[in-house]
Amino acid sequence: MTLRRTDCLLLAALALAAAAPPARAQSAGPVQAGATARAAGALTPALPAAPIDYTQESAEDKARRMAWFNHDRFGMFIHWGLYAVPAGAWGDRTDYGEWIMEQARIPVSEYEKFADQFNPTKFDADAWARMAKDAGMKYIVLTSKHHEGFALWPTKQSDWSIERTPFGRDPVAELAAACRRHGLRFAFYHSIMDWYHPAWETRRAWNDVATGSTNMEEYIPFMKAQLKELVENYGPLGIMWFDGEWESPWTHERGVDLYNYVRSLQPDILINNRVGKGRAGMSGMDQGQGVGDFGTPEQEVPGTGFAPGVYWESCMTMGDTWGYNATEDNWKSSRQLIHHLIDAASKGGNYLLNVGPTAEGLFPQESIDRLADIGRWMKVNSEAIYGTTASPIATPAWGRITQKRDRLYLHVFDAPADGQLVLPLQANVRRAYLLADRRQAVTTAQTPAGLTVTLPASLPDADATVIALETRGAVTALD
Ligand code: FHN
Repeated sequence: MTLRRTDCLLLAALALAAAAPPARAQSAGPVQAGATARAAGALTPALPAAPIDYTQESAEDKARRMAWFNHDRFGMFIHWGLYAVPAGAWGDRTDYGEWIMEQARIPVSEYEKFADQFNPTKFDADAWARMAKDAGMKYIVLTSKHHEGFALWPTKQSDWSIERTPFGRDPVAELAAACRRHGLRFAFYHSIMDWYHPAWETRRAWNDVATGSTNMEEYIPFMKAQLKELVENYGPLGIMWFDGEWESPWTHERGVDLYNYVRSLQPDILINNRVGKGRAGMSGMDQGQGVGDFGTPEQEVPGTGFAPGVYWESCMTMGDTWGYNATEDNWKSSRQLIHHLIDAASKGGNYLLNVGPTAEGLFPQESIDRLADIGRWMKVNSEAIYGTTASPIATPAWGRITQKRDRLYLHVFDAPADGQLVLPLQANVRRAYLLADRRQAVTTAQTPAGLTVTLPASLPDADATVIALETRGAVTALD
């Protein structure tokens, strides 16, 4: 049998495709085996594209994808769901939050009645976006679905959604649009664990509306279908922020599959490490066996930074709970919140600060006040946060240090009694001044002990005064 030229080309193309390595996410975009056959002008349709394993991304490609996150440093978390209706109260307790169904063991048939009362007529997406932007936040992560299983958007996969309420609008669409109007990235928090869905394997005894048997092979396609709606109807998204990964039905393998699935929907989306099983409790950082793009310390800022290429974001509440609690009285001060933001940035991380809106659609006044205080500080000092990297030296007792190209920023929380900062580093300082008043020069001197900075007699910001050092050449940490 004589082979025609085109047959030889096709055989060659098929041989090449068969030998091609598994398709990997490339910087120029995904390369798929089928492309080889097409390139050879094959007469038969291209081979089915091999699924892309996005976990095999190069460090350079990941750094490009993470660049906005690594620059922006500061976002708003919003926990908003049916738990805002009881607002922490059930039985003789008033200290619940978003876990009220679980902790109060509320029968789901009772919990469903909250949907009839969720009518946030005072919700104003532009007001929310403006408060985030004015606080200096660059992205918003909104709970699409928390552990209660309630979808904040009109999902087609279930009737346990905003369409069950009298609200009659899509708050997710409204906030996504407001974020784009105000130049904020929009992102979702999505709980893997689902206390409502009958197929979620660890079904609760008080789920008295679930029928049939649990089945993760049914639940996972349901979850993927909802995630597809979120990415395709409200995207492009900055982040898919997973949570609720700690129970036994969820596995590392399922996390890798879900990571690849979501990235196949939007390849440049960021996905946190709670998509898999890697986070070590509240410290939130992988011990190397996880999957996901960044670590998620919770209610804490790590004691030190991490190696280059390790991305992380500390998430925190302003009070005790993530979801709205009407009797909340343990609010962190604005000073504490500003210090958490600076502390995270000084270690090369991000800060995701939470607001729990009311069932009427309002931010609590205490949250509004703190956001405004943070905004006043960021208005003067944001250059010492955005685009900065971790301090070149250990955390000093008087405050924190961030750096950016030829700048060092000294965030002074508590000035030493003698008004002298001694930094164990060698630097050629061209200029030193207060960010709050660039005309006010600050004296520095290089001594054998290190770089001495003499503070002005009074510091303009009692929470954190920032001194900018413009340097020339290398900044070297001294032993
Ligand atoms: O159980 C949730 C909790 O309600 C909240 O959403 C936090 C936010 O990071 N995550 C889980 C606890 O780690």
